[in-house]
Amino acid sequence: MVLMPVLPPALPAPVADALRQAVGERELLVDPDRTAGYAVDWTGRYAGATPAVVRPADTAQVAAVLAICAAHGIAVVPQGGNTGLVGGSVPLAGEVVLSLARLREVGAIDPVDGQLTAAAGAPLASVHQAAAAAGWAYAVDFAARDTATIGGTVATNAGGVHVLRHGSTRGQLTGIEAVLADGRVVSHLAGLGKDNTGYDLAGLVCGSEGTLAVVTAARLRLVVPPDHVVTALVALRDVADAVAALGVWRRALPGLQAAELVLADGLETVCEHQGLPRPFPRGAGATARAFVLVEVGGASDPTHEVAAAMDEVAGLYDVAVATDPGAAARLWCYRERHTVVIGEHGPPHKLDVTIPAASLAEFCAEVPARVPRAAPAARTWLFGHLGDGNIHVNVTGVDPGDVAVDEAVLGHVLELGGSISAEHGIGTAKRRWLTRARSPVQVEVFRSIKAALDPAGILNPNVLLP
Ligand code: 2HG
Ligand code: ZN
Repeated sequence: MVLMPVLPPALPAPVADALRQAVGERELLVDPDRTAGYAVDWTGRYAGATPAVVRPADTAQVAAVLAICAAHGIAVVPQGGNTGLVGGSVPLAGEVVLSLARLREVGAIDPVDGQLTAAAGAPLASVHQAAAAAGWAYAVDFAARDTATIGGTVATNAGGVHVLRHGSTRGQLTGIEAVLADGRVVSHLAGLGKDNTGYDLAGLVCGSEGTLAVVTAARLRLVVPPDHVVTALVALRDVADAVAALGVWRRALPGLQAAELVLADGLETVCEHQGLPRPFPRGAGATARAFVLVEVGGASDPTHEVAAAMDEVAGLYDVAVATDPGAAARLWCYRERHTVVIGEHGPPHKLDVTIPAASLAEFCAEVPARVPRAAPAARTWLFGHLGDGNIHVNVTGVDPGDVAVDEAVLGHVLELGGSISAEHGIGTAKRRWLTRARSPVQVEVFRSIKAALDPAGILNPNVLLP
């Protein structure tokens, strides 16, 4: 079964007129040929339809759009780069799409605080570039960096490859500007080093998946980039050895900033599909079942430190080391291209989960056994952020609407005391599991917060809360 779009009725003429007045004639898209691309998620698993896409240019226009929609009881789905993987940024029940793509400004960097303000639609990569040009770095990074937007990363509390060193998006956020469901603007962008004046609205809106407010700008803390970076692809006997190795590296390598897991079949498929050379064509490395991409930074060259740490690891079969950015980028391809390659096998079920380290090896062995019992034709792919216990379980060859496989995986995650959403959010994909992962009291608190900020329930109504 494919989740078919329901064609929504056109907007009432007075609403369309008011929206056109707010954003300009050209920025209200109503032609289905032009709106269709905004209504399908990146995976192709979630497709909807919308009567209109509104593309405001700034915060005042976002506020005007929301005030109009609120006055007419029209539900809205905020959308940034639409790279989300849980169906959280598409109009599944005929909502209006509020695109933040035109709010792209990246402000100046405060050289003392090491902070900048980025507008919601600024691509993540543009923040990296601005930071690098001033000798700083922005810690949040992941493969969709060119398309994913800052607003989306805030709305989902995005993680990525450097979480083990710097934390998720919430940890970088020192302030926020957002528009409430009724069009009022909450702006708190001073980015003060200490500020305990009441509730932390930035922290609350971060990770709320567009259900509490529409993020229009974020004040972000930057980090000092290391002068030297060593990147190594480590071939290991199996996942259990990879988990044990992480413990060694954490203690031996204070500059450890990424530890990313891929498995032999995923790596092989990426090589085949992308025409990449096998990293370990011969010897023990060719028989390895788990691979960890390790990144270590330092004020001085950490190569010797890394080599010494590798000597302590059991089950280590081989290591490929990169010391210049070009070679490092080539190693990263083996990890980062997984998403694109998997997408070529049909719309995947994306099950982004966290598993306690003690159960991680068991989980990686058990999931490929459980999935075929729920979906015999399915193929299971496992990879992710070993450093955070965050495994991206991808399952292809399953109908988009068939949730038996999701149940098999997420049920096991809950048995092991893990999280059903590590960094992608609950979205539409996992909302039916929220009450299994959070207690009734917690879900009641969620509902109270939602009701306080969006009493009419017009903000991203298909996500998060069941
Ligand atoms: C990554 O870590 C992203 O590469 C995408 O979170 C994960 O494709 C996925 O499942
Ligand atoms: Zn990830």
